[in-house]
Amino acid sequence: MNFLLDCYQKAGKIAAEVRENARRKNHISSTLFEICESIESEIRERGAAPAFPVNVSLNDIAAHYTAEPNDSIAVIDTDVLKIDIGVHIQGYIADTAVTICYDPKYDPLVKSAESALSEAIRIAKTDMKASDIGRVIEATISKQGFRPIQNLSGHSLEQYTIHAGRSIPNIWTIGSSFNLAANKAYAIEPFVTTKDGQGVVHEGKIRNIFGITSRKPTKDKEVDEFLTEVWNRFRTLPFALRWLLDKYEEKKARQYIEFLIKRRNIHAYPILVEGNGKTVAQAEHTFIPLDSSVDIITL
Ligand SMILES: [Co+2]
Repeated sequence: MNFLLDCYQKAGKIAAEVRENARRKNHISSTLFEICESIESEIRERGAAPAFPVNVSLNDIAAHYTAEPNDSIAVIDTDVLKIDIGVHIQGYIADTAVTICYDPKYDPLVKSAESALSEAIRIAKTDMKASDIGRVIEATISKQGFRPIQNLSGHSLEQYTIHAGRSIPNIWTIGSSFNLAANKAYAIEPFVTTKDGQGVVHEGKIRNIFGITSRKPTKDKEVDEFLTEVWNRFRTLPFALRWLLDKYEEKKARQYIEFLIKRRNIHAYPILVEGNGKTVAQAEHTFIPLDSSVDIITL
């Protein structure tokens, strides 16, 4: 347990530092490519690795957008930018997010996500019901006149697995729940939209985050070598095309990935978009309930 906790704490400290640097920076006119690459280098400079490509999701995109190679989309002063960062050490993952906006009219929305997160973190402890966290998140957001995204949730984390099977809801749900276990890692991540939003996300057309789901050989030697290379680098963790261009030509890598998606060796994660096209804010921390305290590793 001590080695494990040590890895989580190191990953959490780095994730928090990098997140706070991203919060302080002025990103106006920066491209999404520049933002992703600079945050990912900060993670590597600190001796850790990104657990997934940095998510830079704008406005009504709630999650799962990462920069394409040389992505030229640039941040403007009316944007609401969610930066979701994953850091891992030996596969032990710290997951944290911040929402950045420059137009003060979005401040209440961003604050709502942040206060829902702090209320949730404040009550989180070993053996409590995950559904009680959902209830507090929903109540905090509703009180401020906003809406939680009901089909996005926090999650348990395991070594090399970001969504490890348990969900921590962002709304009050009846029925199946579970109790938080001591010495396990969990992420809480409220997503908030406006009252006129649908409060639900749908899958969009863009997919630029991928992950290996099967290592079954395809019988095409080139593709199998590519799959082995991707496995050696990322195992089951998500990756982006950007991360393969040191070794592969962009067009070639795209072909390999498309082929492996068809063969069901690789899963592509679509972007998640607010149902009514309304703006979404997010906040996220990773924590470990201990026997008589809670370690919020990304604080
Ligand atoms: Co997360």
